[in-house]
Amino acid sequence: MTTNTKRISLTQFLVEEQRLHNTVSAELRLLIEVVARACKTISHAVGKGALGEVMGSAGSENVQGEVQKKLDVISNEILLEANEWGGHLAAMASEEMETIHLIPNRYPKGEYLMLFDPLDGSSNIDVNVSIGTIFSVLKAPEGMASPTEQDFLQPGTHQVAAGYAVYGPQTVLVLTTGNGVNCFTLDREMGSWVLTQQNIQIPADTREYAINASNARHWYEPVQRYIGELLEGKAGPRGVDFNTRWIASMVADVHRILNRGGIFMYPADAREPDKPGKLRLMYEANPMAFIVEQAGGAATNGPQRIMEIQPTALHQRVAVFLGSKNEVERVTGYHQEA
Ligand code: P6P
Repeated sequence: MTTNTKRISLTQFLVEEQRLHNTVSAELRLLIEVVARACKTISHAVGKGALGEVMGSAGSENVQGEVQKKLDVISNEILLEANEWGGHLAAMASEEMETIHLIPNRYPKGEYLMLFDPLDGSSNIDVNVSIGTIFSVLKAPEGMASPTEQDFLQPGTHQVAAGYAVYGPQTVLVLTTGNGVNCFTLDREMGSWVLTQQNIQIPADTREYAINASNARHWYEPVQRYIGELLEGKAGPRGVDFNTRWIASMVADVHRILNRGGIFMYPADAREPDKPGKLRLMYEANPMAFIVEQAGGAATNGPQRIMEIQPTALHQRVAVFLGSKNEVERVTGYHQEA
């Protein structure tokens, strides 16, 4: 990873990506710029906090049955409105909407599909802890037929771009188009995204893990055994002490791991045996898996690479183990022994 000295804007970076890689079309470049502008608008709304009357509950529930925060709804609207008229998308899907959102007939349709979690980590909004936006871009089916939900159900390996924004002490945008991972920091005075980290690489080993330990009594045996060994530290089979972090905003935990290594885990557990985990495959796990793999890390559901999972439903959930490659591969071994 190199920390950039010459000031390169997101626009210049994407123009050069397009020039260098035939996988980055002008349409995709323009789409990413639209999403980046929408994230700037969301960052501004989030930053107002109580002064912007955007805190607290919206008094509604989303398709997941979760209480929607005002900012969940606002962020979703910002992304929908920003992307409807641009002509880059054929349809969108969001954690906050039950079904797909088609581009209104008055606007041209584009060649891409986009899925997003407009505001990840909502439980942290009212207590001023970092939250973010996650997005994933797929190719739309050829021809002019109107996309269906089935057209979105592509494995993560089909993603052409993915990214997340973190609305924290700084607002950052982390992006991959399949040619490495780069980070842009929002220059609030100029209102522009500036390249601040190039070709991010996750350390292959780590002594830091992220999991919600309050669920320990519900974990299945492989996870119990794996975490138990981490907790034994120097005296145990790992021979070293470990540290734990859990922010309850996937974007913030992943951003830490991208920068200093670690393993993020949200395993399936016995609370809901019919659900393979809490996190959603299409707009949380897949985009983060794309980014993590492009940064030299690994992302599995325990036994299987997340990006090879064939989706069967728009809002399906998945177990997630992602981050430092050697640590994630070690976890897979526990599942194979199960
Ligand atoms: P828990 C936020 O709601 C989220 O989807 C992820 O961003 C985060 O990692 C996880 O859920 C937190 O879950 O059960 O610890 O609140």
